[in-house]
Amino acid sequence: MLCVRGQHAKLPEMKTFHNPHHALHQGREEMFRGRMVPCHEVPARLDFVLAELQRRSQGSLHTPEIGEAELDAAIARVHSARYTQFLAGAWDEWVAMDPANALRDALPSVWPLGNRHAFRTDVLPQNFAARLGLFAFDSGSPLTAGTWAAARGGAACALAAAREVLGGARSAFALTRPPGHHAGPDFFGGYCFLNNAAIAAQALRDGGQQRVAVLDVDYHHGNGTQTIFYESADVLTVSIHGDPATEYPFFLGHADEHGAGAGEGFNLNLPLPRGTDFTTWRAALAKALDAVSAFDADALVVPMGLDTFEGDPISGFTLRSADYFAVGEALASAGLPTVFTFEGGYAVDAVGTNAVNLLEGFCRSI
Ligand code: SP5
Ligand code: ZN
Repeated sequence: MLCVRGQHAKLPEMKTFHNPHHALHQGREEMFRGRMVPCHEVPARLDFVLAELQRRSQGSLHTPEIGEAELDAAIARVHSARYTQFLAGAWDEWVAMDPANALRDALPSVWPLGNRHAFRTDVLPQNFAARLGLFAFDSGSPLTAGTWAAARGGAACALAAAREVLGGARSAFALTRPPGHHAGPDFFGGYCFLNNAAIAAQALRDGGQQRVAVLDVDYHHGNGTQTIFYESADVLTVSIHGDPATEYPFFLGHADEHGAGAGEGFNLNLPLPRGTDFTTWRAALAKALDAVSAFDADALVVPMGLDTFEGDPISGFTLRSADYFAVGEALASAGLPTVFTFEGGYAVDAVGTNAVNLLEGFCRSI
């Protein structure tokens, strides 16, 4: 444990649990419009956030101390066994198919379109490429040698942050990559493999919090989290994001998705057009916070994407670095124990400043 509270530290303590294994996941290229382009989701993203937390003496830095068995149990609360078994062995299978595969990442190229009844998803194919496609929804999320170890390390951060809050802390930050909010019960995509925010939310529930709200502020709709809790009344999922009519992940995130079954009424999507500025964005945040308040949540999870930034290379909102202080302040106004998980944000040089501005805004107004 490295404590970084120094002479500047006047703010309430927020522990950051960072993933020491994150750089084991390092994709080379992602498919984009028929071409391979360099990955946007790179290890330097996390390094910049860590450096900025240290530079500004924001809170304290820790690595998670979670046993393997308890970690497996927490992951199994939100992901299916056949999916995690696949992820755990995928790299070895990939290399076993062809030793030369050790030099390339695995990307899917065939999909079963499960929810149109066009193909079976209940029968697990023997063919590796077929299983890769069964468990993935895009070809932009390379699976690499260290993906599983890095994703597990991130889940441990999420669990440690949830426990910190269950233990009475006002807030905690799971600083990890790959990100998580696009990963569903049995699929990866959007650079995400294990849904860290969902793991934290479920851990908060399992630790005794009756109602948990997830307020996703990443530029992209948190489709994985929505799907995981879509039929749950005890976890409210709210997401503010680029309108899926034009923005990734396209096939979920519309305003008419309210939840289903017991979860009817417990999902809220606030899609905004590409080009949205902070004035409009913060009005959506106020609506989101109203929903959290009406739900009477006991705890809050914030999947914290910084890809709403004006300089983001793959996104379309125009928030500025200083705006993130106000975002943090607004989130603090919910008055709830809060777990933050690090999600998107691809303007690498600015992601540390933007992330720490948000966290500092949160801390200084509580
Ligand atoms: C966690 C998260 O923010 N995931 C976002 C996944 C977005 N994937 C689609 C990216 C499209 C990339 N566009 C490349 C533009 C090349 N100039
Ligand atoms: Zn995003």
